[in-house]
Amino acid sequence: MNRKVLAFFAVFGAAACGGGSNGPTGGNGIASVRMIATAISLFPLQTEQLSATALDASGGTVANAPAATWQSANNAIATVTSGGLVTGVANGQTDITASIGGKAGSTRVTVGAAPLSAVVDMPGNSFTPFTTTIRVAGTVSFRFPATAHNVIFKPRAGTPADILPESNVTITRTFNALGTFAYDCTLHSGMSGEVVVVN
Ligand SMILES: [Cu+2]
Repeated sequence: MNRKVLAFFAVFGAAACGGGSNGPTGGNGIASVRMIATAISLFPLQTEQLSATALDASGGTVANAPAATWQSANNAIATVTSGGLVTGVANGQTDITASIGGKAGSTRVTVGAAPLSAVVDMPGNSFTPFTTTIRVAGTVSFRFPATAHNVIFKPRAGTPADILPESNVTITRTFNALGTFAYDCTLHSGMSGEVVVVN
């Protein structure tokens, strides 16, 4: 537990715990910590925001609970920031723990290989999904609907060739470099996406 949390208890803990509730609850009457998810799956480099809620003995949310302290059981598989943002690192399984007021909850994180191929659709002048994650040397197939769109990559090393306006056709690009490749359809304002290439 870090010093900030300890200081918080020193100031507020005694008042909040008045009335003799010594047993199973931690500081501020916290009895348990509920995670937003019991398990998540990530690719290497993929991120997901977790959140944790402090609950009292009757399952209600504890008002003014201190912020959670986040920890990964294995940083070689997944890391977590002080704000609960989890990043997959390498294949495997680990647990992310959030501690609040001496109680803890955890989320099982499974990191697995990204796929070697993926599809991007274009419903309603959007690229769906916005973020497509593939393994290096993998392919993304852009499925163009009846409405014409293009795929123009933001300049950077390793981008595949742009796709000029097309409709009613599927066009595939291979990504041979690691990193994030952002692209736009320049025919429709705000129509953007990105390909994240991982090992
Ligand atoms: Cu478009």
